[in-house]
Amino acid sequence: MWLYSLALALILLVVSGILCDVKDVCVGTPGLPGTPGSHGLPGRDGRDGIKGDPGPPGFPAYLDEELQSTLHDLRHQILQSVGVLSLQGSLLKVGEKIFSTNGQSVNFDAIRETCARAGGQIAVPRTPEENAAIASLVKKHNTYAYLGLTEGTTPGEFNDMDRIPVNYTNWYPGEPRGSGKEQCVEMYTDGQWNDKNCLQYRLTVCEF
Ligand SMILES: [Ca+2]
Repeated sequence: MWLYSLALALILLVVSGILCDVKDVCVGTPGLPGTPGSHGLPGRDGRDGIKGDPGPPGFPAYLDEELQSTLHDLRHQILQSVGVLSLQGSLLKVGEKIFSTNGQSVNFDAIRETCARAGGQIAVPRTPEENAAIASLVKKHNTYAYLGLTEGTTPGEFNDMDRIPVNYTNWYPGEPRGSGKEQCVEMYTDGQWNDKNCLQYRLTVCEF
C-alpha cells in the first residue's frame, strides 16, 4: 500500500514539473511578472518652509548716478521735442496740459476715439487760459471744435467725460438752450461755447 502511495506522489511531482528531493524545500518555476499598478493620487502639499533671509538693501534713487543721468537726458529730449512741436504749431502747452489737433473735422464719437487711440482724451478747458489755447487752434483751422462735455440728466447741465459737472464755462450769451436736444458742446472761433447735437463735423482737439 505505501509503495502505491509513493508511486502516486512521484507521478504527481513529475506531472507538476517539480521534481526535488523530499527533504529540500521545493521551488516552482517563477511566474510571469504582473502588469504594473496604476499611479496613485498626488500627495498633499507640504507645510510652508521657514522664512528666507532678507535681501540686500537697495540704493535710494537719488544716489544712483546712472539713473539720474538717464532721467536728465530724457527730460532734455522731451523738452526739445515739445519745443519743436510747439514751434510748428502741432501742440500747445498750458501748465501741465498739452493740447493738440490733427486738423481733422469728424463727429463727436470719432474725436473721442481718435484722442483715446493717441493716449489722451477730447479737450476740456478748465480755465480761461486753457480755453484760449483751444480757441487758438480753432481759429487757426477756421472751424468749430467739439469739447469734451456732454449734457447730463438735468437739461442745461454739462459734465466732463467722467460725468462730473464742470466749474469753468464760457457759454455764448443765451446758450445753452438745446434743453436735452443738443447734448454736445462746440467752441466758436472766438472761444465761446454753444450746445449742439453730436453729429456735426468738428475739429479734433485732444488733451494730454
Ligand atoms: Ca445751442
